[in-house]
Amino acid sequence: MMILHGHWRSLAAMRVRIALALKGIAYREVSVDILGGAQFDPAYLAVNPQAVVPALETGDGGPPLFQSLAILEWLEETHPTPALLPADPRGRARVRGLAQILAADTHPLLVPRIRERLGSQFGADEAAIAAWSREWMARGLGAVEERIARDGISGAWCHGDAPGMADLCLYGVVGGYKQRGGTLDALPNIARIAALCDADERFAAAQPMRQPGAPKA
Ligand SMILES: N[C@@H](CCC(=O)N[C@@H](CS)C(=O)NCC(=O)O)C(=O)O
Repeated sequence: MMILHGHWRSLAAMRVRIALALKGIAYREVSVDILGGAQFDPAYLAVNPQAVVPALETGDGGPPLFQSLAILEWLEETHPTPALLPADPRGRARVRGLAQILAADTHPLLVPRIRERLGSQFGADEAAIAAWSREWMARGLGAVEERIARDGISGAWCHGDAPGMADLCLYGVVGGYKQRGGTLDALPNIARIAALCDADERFAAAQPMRQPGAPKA
C-alpha cells in the first residue's frame, strides 16, 4: 500500500490526498508534525531531505516521490483513469498553468518556514502574517478567476465537466483564503467550483480540518 507523508494542515498534501481519492487508490497517511519541527528529524530527512511534506512512498521499492505536482503527474501516468488532465496538449498546458498559479506561485508564500521568517527576521506579528497570506491568495485566486472567465472553456469545473489537477489545487487555496477571512464574493467562477468540491466527498474528506490531529474547533 502507498504511504503518504503529510500533515493535517498541509495544502500540498491535501492535493495528493484528493488525487488519490479521485483515482480510487488505497493508501495510508503518516503525519509529520511540520508545526512542531518534525520535518527536520533525521528519520524524516531520510524520506525527504527538503524537510517538507508531502512525500509519497509508492510501494514499488523506489525512493519516495516528492513535490506535490510531480506526484500528481506520476499518479496520472501510472493510473491514467480517471484522468486529471485533458487529452489535448493545449488543454493540458492550460490545466497545468492553472495548477501552477496556485501550487507554484501562491501556496509557497504561505508555508510555515516563510511565515516563521516573516516574524523572526522582519518582526511581522500574527495579524500582519495573516494579511500577507490573504493578499497572495487573493492575487492567485484572482488570476485563476480571470482565466476561467475569459478563456471560454465550457464546463462546470476549471476545465470541462470533470474534476482535475487545477480543481484540486484550487480547493486548498480557497479553504486557506476563507480561513483567513477572505470571501469569494468577487470570484463567482471559483465560488461555483468550490461548491462542487464541497459536495464531492473525494474533495471534502481531504480538507485540513477533517484530518487526524486537526484542532476540534
Ligand atoms: N512545492 C511543494 C511545497 C512543499 C511545502 O512547502 N510543504 C509545506 C506544507 S504545505 C511544508 O512541509 N512546510 C514545512 C516548512 O515550511 O517548514 C509541494 O508542492 O510539494
